Amino acid sequence: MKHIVHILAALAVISACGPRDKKPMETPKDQLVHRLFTYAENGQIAYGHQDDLFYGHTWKVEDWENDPLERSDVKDVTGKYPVLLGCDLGGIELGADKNLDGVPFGLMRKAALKQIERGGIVTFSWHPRNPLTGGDAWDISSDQVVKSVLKGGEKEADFRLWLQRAADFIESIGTDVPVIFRPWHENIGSWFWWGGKLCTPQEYQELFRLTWLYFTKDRGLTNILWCYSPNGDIGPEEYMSRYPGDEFVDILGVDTYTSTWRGDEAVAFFKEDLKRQMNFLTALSYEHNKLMCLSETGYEGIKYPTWWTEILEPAVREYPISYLLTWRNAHDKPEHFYAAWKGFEYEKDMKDFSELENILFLD
Ligand code: BMA
Repeated sequence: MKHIVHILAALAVISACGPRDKKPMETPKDQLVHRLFTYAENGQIAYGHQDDLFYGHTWKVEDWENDPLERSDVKDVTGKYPVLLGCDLGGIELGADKNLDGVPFGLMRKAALKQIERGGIVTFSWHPRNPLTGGDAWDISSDQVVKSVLKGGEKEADFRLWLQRAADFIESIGTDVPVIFRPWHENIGSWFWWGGKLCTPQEYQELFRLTWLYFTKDRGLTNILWCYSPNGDIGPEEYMSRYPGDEFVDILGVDTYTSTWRGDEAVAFFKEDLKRQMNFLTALSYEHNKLMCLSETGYEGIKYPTWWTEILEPAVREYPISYLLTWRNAHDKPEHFYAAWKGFEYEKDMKDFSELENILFLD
């Protein structure tokens, strides 16, 4: 099987410049699909950064209603904004004013619109609370949580309200604006209540489909590109073991990081592992005629001087990923950053990365 996958992947890479089975550009969603396929076909990779406009390593937006939303660590370093702004909906399900990282939802909406106005793209992740225990997304104390929100489960009705609130927010950005949504991510590992050991594959698939059906059919939100994004460090069989089905997915993503805990070997391991994942994801994306992306990546604290140009870009350059997104630069945890910031000792390497021909930022 491994060999077959490699051969398929190689064929896919060779034909990456050929025409793909594209739909006519009828809807805003089709337009974004087309835009992203075009990047992949041209060997271009758009860059994204989580929470880019909300805060950075040493600052945060205070008066969001009046703030022009011009600050960005990425812009400070490279002179350009990222193409993708990543936002997290965690907390919206409770009707909260701010998300789990303290970002006001009013700011998120305003920044999403600003990003789109600048020609960029917005992608949403979601770390909702645990609907059964009341804990957070990382509360894995029960393996009955997914089951409890499915049809006939004790939290079915409560959960529908959670979906409603998330859908209300996405709808408020505009129904004619295409956005990317990647719920129930990193689902093969077992650190979220929807993780591998916390539900059966069938339960997971039902959760994903239920979410898709609610947004798409009940709410008519057809402007969403759905991204399936398992965690890395897995093979193609595991990757597909919880796949909800082609009807429910537009983008095949993967979340994979340089693991600080691997010490000296972290960087070299990541480079090889990332290539391996890109290989099988390429094969799958052709087999299923889907877009592909590196939905989350990074090296916490970027402890390697040339991580961007020597490790990340060479590992992905041959593969038809439309975009990659590095995680957030927390303003309140000095070690928790994944993009460079002005004054960071290795900032030049990220600037060099931003100037590569195949890497896209907003000009
Ligand atoms: C994690 C960390 C957390 C954060 C969460 C959701 O990876 O960055 O600090 O709360 O993502 O954004």
